[in-house]
Amino acid sequence: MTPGFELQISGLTLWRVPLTSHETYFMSSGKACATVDSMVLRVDTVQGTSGWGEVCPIPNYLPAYARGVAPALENLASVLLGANPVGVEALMAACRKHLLGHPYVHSLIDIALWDLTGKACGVPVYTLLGGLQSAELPLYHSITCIAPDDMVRIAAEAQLAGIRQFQVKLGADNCWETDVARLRMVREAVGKGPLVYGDWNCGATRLDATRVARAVADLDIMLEQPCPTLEECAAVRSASGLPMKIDENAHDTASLLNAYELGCMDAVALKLSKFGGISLLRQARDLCLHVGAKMCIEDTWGSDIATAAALHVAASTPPQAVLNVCDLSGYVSPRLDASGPTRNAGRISPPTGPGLGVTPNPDELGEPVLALAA
Ligand code: 0XW
Ligand code: MG
Repeated sequence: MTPGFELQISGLTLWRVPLTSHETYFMSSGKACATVDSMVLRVDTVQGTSGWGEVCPIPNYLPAYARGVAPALENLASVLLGANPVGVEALMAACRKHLLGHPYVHSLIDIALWDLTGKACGVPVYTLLGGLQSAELPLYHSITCIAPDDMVRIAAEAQLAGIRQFQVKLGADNCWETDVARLRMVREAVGKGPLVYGDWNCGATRLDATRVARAVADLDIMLEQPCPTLEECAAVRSASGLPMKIDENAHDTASLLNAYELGCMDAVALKLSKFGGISLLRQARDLCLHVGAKMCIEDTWGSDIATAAALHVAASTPPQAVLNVCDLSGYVSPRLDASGPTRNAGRISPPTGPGLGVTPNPDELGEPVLALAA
């Protein structure tokens, strides 16, 4: 291999960083984000470079567990230590063969390897992914599921700050009439034009979701992941005629194809930790381009590393196929990198430095929970 690209992994260091939401974020079925653990990984090389990864699972949200990251990483140390991180996909294939499943663990490793590869090449990750197609990306604002009046206030504040896409969380109180009020009132408050969509995070029955959907079917509204299965989501879509975004049910190629065949994937959330990192997210991105699904490119939760990684994928995607992105780091404290990408007039830009282009502040990391050396 060309000198400069012949690196060797010498160490893996892992931190647990609690991230506190500025405003507790309520979803259906008792799911909430108040303080949530994010896992931050540094992969060091013998040559003196480092790459950063992050994964921040929300409890009860997906099969992913922050405290499972350390033992899974110990299990993968024999594959990673001594290996060349450049040319990420071969090494990640070996990781997936060694530890089946656990895509959220593969995700933070994969992100760190893309960071190292970008630094070795002296280019941002979006250049490695095919090149910059959007220097600025549209953000949505996610509105915690509280009283409809308060959700209207949050939507109006976000709109004043330039946001044009509003995700209205539904189902936290199991009252379908209140969900109707949430959607109608936010739709009315933001006026014609902006995108408004209601996300149940799998928490509705088919009957309740259909009642809500039919009660707002005269409005310009999109629905998101009302029920736990794709088949139920497809049934709600066909009963209401409203467009549908799939989130929790889309996590690999097979599930994307299934959603497409069921005709319920007008839009889809591509989250790094559902798929297993940047490598698999870009495959999903390319499949969505083929089947014509608009993409929300993001992660479950997290701070500056997860946010930057998703922005690199989104920035290298044809703009007409990008529904939106999420400034996860803007919902929580602390910021891992205070100079990381930040919301500006409803839009956000990927970092432009080599690799991911973000570096955590050591003061925010504290003591590591795990340190492994070759
Ligand atoms: C992943 N969330 C819980 C956080 C993001 O802001 C959006 C939301 C979702 O489920 O789409
Ligand atoms: Mg969602």
